[in-house]
Amino acid sequence: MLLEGKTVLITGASGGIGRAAAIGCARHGADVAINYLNDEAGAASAVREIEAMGRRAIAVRGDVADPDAAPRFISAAVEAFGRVDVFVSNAGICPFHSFLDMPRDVLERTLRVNLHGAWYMTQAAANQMVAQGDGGAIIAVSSISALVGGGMQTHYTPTKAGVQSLMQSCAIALGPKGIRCNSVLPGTIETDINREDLAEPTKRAYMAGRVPLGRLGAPEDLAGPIVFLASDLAAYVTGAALLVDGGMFVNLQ
Ligand code: NAD
Ligand code: RM4
Repeated sequence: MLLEGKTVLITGASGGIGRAAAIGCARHGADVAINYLNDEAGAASAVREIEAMGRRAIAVRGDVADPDAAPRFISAAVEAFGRVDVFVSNAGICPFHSFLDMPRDVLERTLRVNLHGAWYMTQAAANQMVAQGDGGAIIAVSSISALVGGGMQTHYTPTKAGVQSLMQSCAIALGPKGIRCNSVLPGTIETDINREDLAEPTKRAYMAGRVPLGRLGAPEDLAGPIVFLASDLAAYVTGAALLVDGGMFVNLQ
């Protein structure tokens, strides 16, 4: 019970990694507020699963690309639970597309959701933590893509490097307030974001073959690392980036 009595907020948590993190945090005793975009049924079922564990949960609809969604999410969580101890910036998109003919709206939307969204949400959560006066923890879901390229991800990888960098700078800006800021860097985790990309058997086999631990990741593989960084076990960890990739990044030769 590493998060007993804590309130955790997670963006994009109706499915995938965000949902697994929400469930993992609740399992460790946290009350959880989840932000979601469209998937009302997914959000409602995550809330039910958390409540079945005896924890409190709310789901708040909002597009993280809209700067006004951030204060609305934080206010809704404060209204429900009284405070914000942990914020997880998870919402993200990766519409795989080639570089030379990248549609402008695909580029703009990816930057707005992944980078601007993380920025505004982190700022709103941090302001609430500073007002509370007793610290907090912020975790961004970055990616192995912060460290390596992808020819069909030229719009996406800069956003993942960006959120890792955001956590590094926020670690400095917020350290004096007792707020720790870290990122997790998932490798290839099977979720809706890459379902189509990994449906291609050669690509899937190639990606799985690059993982020393012998399999692609599951959303639940991120829950433990996120709970750890959120918890007091990580009391002296800030500005760090934790690869959660089954060893994929180091597997060069
Ligand atoms: P996913 O598609 O299952 O989850 C993404 C979630 O973000 C969805 O619930 C979606 O509705 C939500 N979302 C998208 N746009 C939003 C918006 N504008 N406002 C609010 N919510 C929005 O995919 P996932 O793999 O669970 O992705 C979660 C995070 O993990 C993303 O930031 C992604 O970049 C990152 N990541 C994923 C992988 C992977 O291999 N799956 C690897 C590294 C990093
Ligand atoms: C990740 C990484 C994965 C990819 C997802 C969409 O950051 O690049 O391999 O499947 O994004």
